[in-house]
Amino acid sequence: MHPAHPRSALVGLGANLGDARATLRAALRDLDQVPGCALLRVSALWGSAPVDAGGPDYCNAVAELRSTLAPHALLRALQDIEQRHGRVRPAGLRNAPRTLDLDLLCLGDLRVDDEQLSLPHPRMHLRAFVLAPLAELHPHWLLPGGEPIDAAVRRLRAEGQQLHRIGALEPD
Ligand code: PH2
Ligand code: MG
Ligand code: MG
Repeated sequence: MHPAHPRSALVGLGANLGDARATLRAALRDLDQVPGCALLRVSALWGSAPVDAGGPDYCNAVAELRSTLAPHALLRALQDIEQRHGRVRPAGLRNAPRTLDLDLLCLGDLRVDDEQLSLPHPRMHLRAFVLAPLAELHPHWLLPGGEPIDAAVRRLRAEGQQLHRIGALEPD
């Protein structure tokens, strides 16, 4: 595929430090301003208890971009936005609370697996805080095993993952 061919990029947004809602709104604007990227649409804002992590509850959302960037260039752009919003990565602390987390979930149908990046994101299907907002954008999405996304969200909630829809998350 020609590198300038646009792909759909799905980005998971999360924050559980500071004014998380304001940070996510600002991050949407930043995503739209990345050269080669345009924000297409965004889920509602969801509140969720931390999964495999400690600290305050999270705000989460999923955004869909149109992007002509190569996967690692897009990853670097996401990390740059995280840093500009005060993201620190304490040594040795996995899943530490964070002011902003931008996870590349899918980039078209690309498959990538190296030290920096795995696409599709290998844990996205385990997380209701990703699937519930994603289901708002792609209600007919099927998990790799064929499970419909809405059934997966119900199952993960029944398994104890708590989340609730807060409301619209519009860019600034
Ligand atoms: N992100 C994590 C770990 N756990 N839990 C929730 N509810 N939301 C997140 O965004 C999240 C998490 C690692 O990035
Ligand atoms: Mg994450
Ligand atoms: Mg991340």
